[in-house]
Amino acid sequence: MNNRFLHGVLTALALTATATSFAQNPTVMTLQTQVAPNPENEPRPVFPVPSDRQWQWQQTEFYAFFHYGMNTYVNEEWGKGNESPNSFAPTEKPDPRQWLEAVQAAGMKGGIAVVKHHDGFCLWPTASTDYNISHSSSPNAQGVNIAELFAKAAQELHMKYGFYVSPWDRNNGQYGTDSYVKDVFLKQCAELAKYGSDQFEMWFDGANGGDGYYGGKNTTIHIDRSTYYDVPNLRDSIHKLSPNIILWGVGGEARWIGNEDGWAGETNWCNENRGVAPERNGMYGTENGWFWLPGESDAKFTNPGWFWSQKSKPMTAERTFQMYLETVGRNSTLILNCPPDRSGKLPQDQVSRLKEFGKMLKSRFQTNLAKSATIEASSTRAHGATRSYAANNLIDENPDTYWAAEDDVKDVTLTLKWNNPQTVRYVTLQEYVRLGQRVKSFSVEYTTDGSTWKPLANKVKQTTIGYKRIIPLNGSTANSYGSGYEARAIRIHIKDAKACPVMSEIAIY
Ligand code: FUL
Ligand code: CA
Repeated sequence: MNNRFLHGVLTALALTATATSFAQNPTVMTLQTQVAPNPENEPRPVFPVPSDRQWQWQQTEFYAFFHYGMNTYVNEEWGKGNESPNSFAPTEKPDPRQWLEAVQAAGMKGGIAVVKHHDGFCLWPTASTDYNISHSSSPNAQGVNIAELFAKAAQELHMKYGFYVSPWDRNNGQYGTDSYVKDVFLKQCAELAKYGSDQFEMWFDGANGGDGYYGGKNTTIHIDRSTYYDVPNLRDSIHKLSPNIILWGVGGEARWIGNEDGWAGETNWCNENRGVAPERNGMYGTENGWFWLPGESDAKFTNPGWFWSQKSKPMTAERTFQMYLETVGRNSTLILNCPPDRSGKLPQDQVSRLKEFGKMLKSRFQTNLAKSATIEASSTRAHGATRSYAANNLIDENPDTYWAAEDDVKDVTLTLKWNNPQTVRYVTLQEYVRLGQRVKSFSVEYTTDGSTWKPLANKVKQTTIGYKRIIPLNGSTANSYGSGYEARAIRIHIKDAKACPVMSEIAIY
């Protein structure tokens, strides 16, 4: 039984509202069931639920990827592992702080720096291999430690940070053996985890094994990635160094959304399966999966490649906004790649486009009209000793307070009313997923006269919500802004759920 599974089972046992005990006499086994006290009248969780670190990670929502390294200088997407360390020759001093400032202006809350890609060249002076930045003769590489600079800058800017470290290594002569895993790869991950105990994610891509120049020998090595990297051990040892790191992909704490085009399914569960085929259902998750495995969309802000090239060109702000709606707005996080160029900085075209996008995001989500509305729920759970489940919890901009319907009520409406009509374009919904993802079907309606209700966003599948769902009310993610709708009230009708709905926030823009 793996640790993660055991953890899930233990949590389930600890939280379950009924405790079952067997009488001591083994011949007459009687079953006694007692109801655990619940002074706060909290709704029962619907399993699976996120771990604390997954919950924190989901709240990061939108962050950057920085593909930078040997490939930036040799015009490759996958360096072969035989490039000279001297080819890594920045034309200026690399400046990770500048990368982070640029993406912060776009509304991103953090970033992940690629510090080792498949070519194996490490951007920090690692003890695990000589194939690293300290062996480049370039004056702008001498004494430079990208991992350290990146971590420091992120901490100063109060941003989340982490590293991409490729398990596949086309340079290392030990690749394919156990000692590569123990003495090279795990060591590298541990060195990186020590650059900050407050990291939020470590990224392991899925490309694994194939041809390369392993120890200088041009050959092909295949491994079985489901067992080769000793993942349970990797996960435990990294969590000891940096407890909030989500180990992505092979690490089993967040899932690949299944495409690199920047979209998640409109129906998207955080639930997945393990040990039951199919284990991964990328874009959509698995409604009754037993394992919490939220989606992350990795996508490119510039085309064509992940690494900078002369051809790199950023997307328009409107296209970026569409991508945001189709990922963050569909219960997935978005990690958007902004590649530094050969100067070790983000080029001006990216910097200004990021700024433009940041302004767009801010202006479109500026005034949360839900806060000035009165809100009513057709069913509200009775409050506990100190906790209230009132609908007002939905508009307090506090992710830890939530509204809940009464037990067994799965069909419920939430109505937000204003004294004067408001122009509305987006509705944002959030379940309190710490108690599980529950909602299966809902609709959004509006009224101008206060009595006739009309549906909104007909073309959008109004199925799952999850951590966050953003509904463009005109039904179009590509052209979502439009002229809006004049509404005196908005009604969210939850039509079906796995158990009584439990939601933390509603926002209207
Ligand atoms: C993939 C890699 O092979 C690509 O080069 C890139 O790093 C992407 C984000 O992950 O697995
Ligand atoms: Ca709240």
